[in-house]
Amino acid sequence: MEKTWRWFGPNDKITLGMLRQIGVEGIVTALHHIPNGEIWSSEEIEKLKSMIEAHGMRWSVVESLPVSESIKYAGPDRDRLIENYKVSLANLGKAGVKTICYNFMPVLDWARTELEYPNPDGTSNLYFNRAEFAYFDIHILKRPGARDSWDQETLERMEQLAAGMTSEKEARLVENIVIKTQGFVSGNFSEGDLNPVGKFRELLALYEGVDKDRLRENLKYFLEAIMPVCNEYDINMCVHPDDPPMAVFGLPRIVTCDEDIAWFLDAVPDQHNGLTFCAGSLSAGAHNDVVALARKYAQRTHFVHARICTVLPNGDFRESTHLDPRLVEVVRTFETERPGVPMRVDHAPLMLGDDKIGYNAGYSFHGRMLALGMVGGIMAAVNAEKTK
Ligand code: DNO
Repeated sequence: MEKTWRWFGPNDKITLGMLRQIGVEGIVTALHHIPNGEIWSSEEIEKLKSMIEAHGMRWSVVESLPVSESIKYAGPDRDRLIENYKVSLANLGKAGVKTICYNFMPVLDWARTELEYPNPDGTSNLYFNRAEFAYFDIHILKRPGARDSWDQETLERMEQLAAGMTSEKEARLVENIVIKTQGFVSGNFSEGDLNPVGKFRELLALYEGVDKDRLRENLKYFLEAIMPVCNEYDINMCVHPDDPPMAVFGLPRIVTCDEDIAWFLDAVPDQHNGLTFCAGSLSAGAHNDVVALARKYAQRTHFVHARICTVLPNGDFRESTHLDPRLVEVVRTFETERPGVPMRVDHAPLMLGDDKIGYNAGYSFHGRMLALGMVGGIMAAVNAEKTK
């Protein structure tokens, strides 16, 4: 696989020069300054591309070319936004940037409740506490009918939590679930939002009446509309699985399991309609056998996210080590079946002072560098076995 790294552009505290030194071959990035739905011009694309190439690397993957909410819920302006998307894709294709990661998660991108959960070794990591998430849903968002979405065990844990809740803890939950995890990946929220919960409710309202089937149809509509451009420029679209792979806040999610993946691949049976194999997101659902999924979908995978989660008996989940035996098998699968596919690590621990720098959540420097070294080591071992 090609060793890539998610870099957040010229304002990233990690420089391209640093990445070159640690063995990164390709960059995963986006035109972060362009609002969702607007066209990425050839000029802006070329500017960023030259910057990357001047450091001896290539722009391997766009993560993300965001799909506007209106395309997801089929708003009145979706066709105009799809046309804009097609122009951006063509401009990327002309520049030779041909792997595009996107997601089709309504309102909320990835979700975590804790960003610095302490590990026994002094590092910290991301953590998803199911009871805290339910607390946010029921007591902060106050979503009508929210209780019905949660199982009895989680509700009991949530009640215990509610007994010791303070306004500071509530503010931290809002910050973690909405601001810090969404701010840098989704155009829906930003650091400066004064009323993130209100904004959240407005976005949720847009999806009234959109169930799983409707959302699937909207994804199919979008993919069918853009496939001609993808064919013309040989662009691979790679949907990111839903993280966590379950319905949240009453919103449907459609890339959560084997059946979902099979559905969207079959619905638009074109090789350019593919998957970002995020082993981390898929493994956050106890229903997924991530190694079996990697083997099954390797040929339709155009981008790999190498990380893995452990689901605890109560439904919480945490990020596991990049040397987890399941990840070793996932890496082996892609290194064997899809040798040149771009791969990046993420959600590595905060360590050795990472916590003082203010990196985007999940995107530390030392933690990711160590993780990339681990995954690189697995790749080297797989290749050494092959030549025996
Ligand atoms: C989180 C990321 C996601 C991902 C998007 C792709 O760390 O994996 O935010 O970039 O869902 O569109």
